[in-house]
Amino acid sequence: MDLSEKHSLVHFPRDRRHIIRPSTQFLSAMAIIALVPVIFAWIYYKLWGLPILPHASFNFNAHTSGFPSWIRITHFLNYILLTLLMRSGLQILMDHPRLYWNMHCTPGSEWVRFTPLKIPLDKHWTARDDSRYLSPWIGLPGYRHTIGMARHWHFMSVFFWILNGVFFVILLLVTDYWKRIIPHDIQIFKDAWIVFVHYATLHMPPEPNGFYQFNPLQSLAYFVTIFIFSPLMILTGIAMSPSMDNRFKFYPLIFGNRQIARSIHFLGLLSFLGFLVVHVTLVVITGFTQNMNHIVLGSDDTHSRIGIILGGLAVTFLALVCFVAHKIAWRIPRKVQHFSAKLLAPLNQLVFDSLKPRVQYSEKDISQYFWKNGKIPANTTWEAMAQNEFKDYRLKVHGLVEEPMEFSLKDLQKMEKRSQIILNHCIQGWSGIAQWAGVPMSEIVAHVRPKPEAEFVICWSFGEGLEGGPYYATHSILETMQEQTLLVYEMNYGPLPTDYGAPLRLRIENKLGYKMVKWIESIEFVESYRKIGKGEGGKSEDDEYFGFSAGI
Ligand SMILES: Nc1nc2c(c(=O)[nH]1)N[C@H]1C(S)=C(S)[C@@H](COP(=O)(O)O)O[C@H]1N2
Ligand SMILES: [Mo]
Repeated sequence: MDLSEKHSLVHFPRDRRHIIRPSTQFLSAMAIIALVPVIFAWIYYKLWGLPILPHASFNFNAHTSGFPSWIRITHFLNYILLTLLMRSGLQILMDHPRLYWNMHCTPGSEWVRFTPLKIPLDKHWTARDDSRYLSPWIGLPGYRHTIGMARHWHFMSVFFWILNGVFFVILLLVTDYWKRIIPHDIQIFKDAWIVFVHYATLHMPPEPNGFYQFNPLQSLAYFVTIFIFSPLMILTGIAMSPSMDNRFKFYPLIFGNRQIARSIHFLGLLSFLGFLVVHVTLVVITGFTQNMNHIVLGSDDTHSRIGIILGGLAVTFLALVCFVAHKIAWRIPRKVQHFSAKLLAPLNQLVFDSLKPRVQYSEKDISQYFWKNGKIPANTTWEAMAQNEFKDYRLKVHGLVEEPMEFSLKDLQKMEKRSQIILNHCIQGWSGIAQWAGVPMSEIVAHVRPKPEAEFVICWSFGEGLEGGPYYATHSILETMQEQTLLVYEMNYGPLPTDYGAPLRLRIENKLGYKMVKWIESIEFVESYRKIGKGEGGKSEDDEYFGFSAGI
């Protein structure tokens, strides 16, 4: 791919240091959670000796045997899709490499950061500056600030992962196989504890033949991963959506707040990784040949090497998938962007895009520190106006309208003023609450009266995008009519500061931040955005492959 110099500076920065800085509180909490059960196991062992697993405990699931093809196929697909999900997820994380328990994302309050940098408070430091490099061996698609493409891979994979999971669960429930995984006898918890005491005190528990029975702890581990961790990943993923959170205030509160949901989403990834390590280790040490024949061939053969050989091929295949995904991401990014949009269009149109924002926070919720993004305009027109407190500013509204108009800041301030305190969601992961006030977009629409063929509204900025050329974003006229779509000139009860988009910026609260153009120069009504810029509907969509629909 031929990258412009500016673009390549973004993707291949000099500073590629990797670091993981968890807070000591978090580390201590994790150590306690991990150690307490182990200590109890040792106390038990020292007092009463190694507990004996009643042989009957294996019998409750004895009426199902083997691994039918639907299990083996879904298991295989799950292995591929989870890898893509984890790798693209890590890439998304590195775009805002900090995790918090508070929803303001206050610098210094993160419980873990994946960057050596503390946030410099004395200079213009944007969230994009803060994004970190990730090796393409780990992240998909790798390098720095490739979140647009990473999200496409994440969403495409999750689409098929959920389909695969639903298929698996349905078959599990309609066959007797659910009895192997879903606890239906209280005895299993006792037996799982006995097995745990074995592992924790470094004894191997008696191992049933997995073809016919699972060991009780194994069975519970599968249950928790499939029926607790997986849904939790889906639900916390959705809790990061602006259209969800700004429509249903209770939803992120289920987890505490949006940043807690984001943190849990990451801890979920760690749990999956932890499961993977233990799962693979046990497959290897409890009869590798036989176990591989179970899950690959569905046979209980103890000697044939075919399972292991095919398993090795599956690992090679996974490496190939990752290689091809990487190539696709860099060679035909536009196609990926379009495919992912098509795949998710029904979901976006039916659910996320149609959720009208209506949440309000209160004054005490306003964030002390509010992250920022975007390049402050570097042209003389804007600079001259800024010198003069924007007295000469005129918002030009033009295009397919009956009455093209210009508005001074005074004109806009005389029109209906609406105020809202709301949570901002950046695609990168940070959020923050601020008060915004200005003119409802619907007022402007009413003044200029769009022609019947007008479908979209483009906000043009004085500022440039990452690669140069004016920043812009497009919305349907319908979206601009929402109650909380405002052209704001006030932030936190004062004039809109330069960094945050003076003299005028857009707020459209069911969308991610990149849709909210700052330093607005003009507003244009068009029939289609296909002939504008690179035709994707916005600067971020054109240059960074972000999705046009920005509700998730
Ligand atoms: N002109 C312009 N507007 C922009 C951007 C930009 O790069 N240029 N970035 C967007 C992004 S990605 C976000 S998250 C929000 C951030 O708004 P804030 O700086 O007020 O927090 O501005 C949006 N508006
Ligand atoms: Mo953003």
